[in-house]
Amino acid sequence: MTTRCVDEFPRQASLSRRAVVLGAGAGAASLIAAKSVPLVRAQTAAPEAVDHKITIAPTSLEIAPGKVIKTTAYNGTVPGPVLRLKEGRPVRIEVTNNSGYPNLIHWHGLMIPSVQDGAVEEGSPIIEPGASLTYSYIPKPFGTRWYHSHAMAMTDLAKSTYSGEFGFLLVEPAAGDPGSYDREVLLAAHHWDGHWVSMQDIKKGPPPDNGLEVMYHATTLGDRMLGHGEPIRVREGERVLFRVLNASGNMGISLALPGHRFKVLALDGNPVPTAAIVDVLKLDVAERADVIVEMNNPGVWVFGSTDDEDRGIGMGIVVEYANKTGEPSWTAPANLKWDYTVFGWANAASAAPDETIDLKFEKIPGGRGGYNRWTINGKSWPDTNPLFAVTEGKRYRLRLNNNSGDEHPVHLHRHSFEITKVGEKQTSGVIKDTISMPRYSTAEVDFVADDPGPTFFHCHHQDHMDEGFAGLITYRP
Ligand SMILES: [Cu+2]
Repeated sequence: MTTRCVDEFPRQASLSRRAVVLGAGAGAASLIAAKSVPLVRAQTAAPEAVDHKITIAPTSLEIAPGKVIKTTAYNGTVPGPVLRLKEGRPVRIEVTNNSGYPNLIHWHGLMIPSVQDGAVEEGSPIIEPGASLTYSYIPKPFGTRWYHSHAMAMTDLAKSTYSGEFGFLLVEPAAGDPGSYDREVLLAAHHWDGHWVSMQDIKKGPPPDNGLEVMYHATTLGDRMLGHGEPIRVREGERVLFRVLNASGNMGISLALPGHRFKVLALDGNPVPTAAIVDVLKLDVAERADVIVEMNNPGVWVFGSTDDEDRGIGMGIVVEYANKTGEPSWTAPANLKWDYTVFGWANAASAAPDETIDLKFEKIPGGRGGYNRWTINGKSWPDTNPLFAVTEGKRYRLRLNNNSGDEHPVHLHRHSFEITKVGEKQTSGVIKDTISMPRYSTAEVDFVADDPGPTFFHCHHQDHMDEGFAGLITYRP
């Protein structure tokens, strides 16, 4: 397998026709030439002040004593700085790319113009090494969003979403936060120190129809491996709002806090119709959950992965009640089931779609030593450009069919969708931007074409996206 670099990859081919960042250097204002994209005009060399500055640069993280991860990060911290924005209030964010590779930042879950969205496939400009770019947009809708690299990584497990380039972006409601909790804790999960391995060699079983996969040697929930950071210190009777994000490159997570339950208020930042109480939070890559935990079981607990292996390499954080000491305890939850429909309206039907589109996801196995390729309706990016076209104002139903043995968190940029069916079960009211499709599963999601501009649709596993699992939805003029 030869290593393809970003510049050679066909996904980048359209860039020269679009926007190019010209501005660079310390202190220089960014300048963008993009004659064909008038929306960029607002970004051009304006003397306006910026609200936030983010520098992407190499950093070293000590996630446990002696366990140092060399990665890239935003402003030297992982996660990056929490961006608290106000719904509807314009924001300007200056990004300087010292990561050493062509890069850009995607504002995940926001409904903003394609050119600001941070996906080169939609026409957002790439930020060349050493250059700066100011993103300028009106944040909406409110909720737990996040920001992360949307660069290609291909075989380089130090780049893009494999790296520390992620952070929370919280859009506060214009009406103000009701705040029926005592405090807020932000927790992002990430997998580190990945290596390409052949499962065929590891499992020594019959030859699976599978190519190389990433195996990780460390994980964090928060900023350290389990047992090595400061615990979350709580008091009995407190209501804690946890905003949990899976910011991993390509690993789903499942979390529990023994002796406690999670009241789920929002998924992907959007309030759910039924605030169901569950024992386990299953979050695929890019998914978020806002949950309330009533601290009513004094002790010292592990809030961690239900997967022993994952927890063993660090996925967890200690929750410690005031005046309690001792080893943190862990008990596996009895029920690991996760079902989006428990958060929906059981009986209310969704609006009828104007059009229904079938999307089938399949794997082209790489075999031993090779990388798997991925297809949507038999095609891989860039042959999936366009995937299909929409008319503004119409409602589209996507019938998703994961005809593969892998799980896929499927993400739609710049729009939210309503989950209308999971397997054979109807539901409504759960609004998300990413849906986890378990192996060999089906689901239906509806979205309204209400944000004109090229719209990227892809699997949020970095390796799947890089290997073709992506398409572009276009608006009819
Ligand atoms: Cu995938």
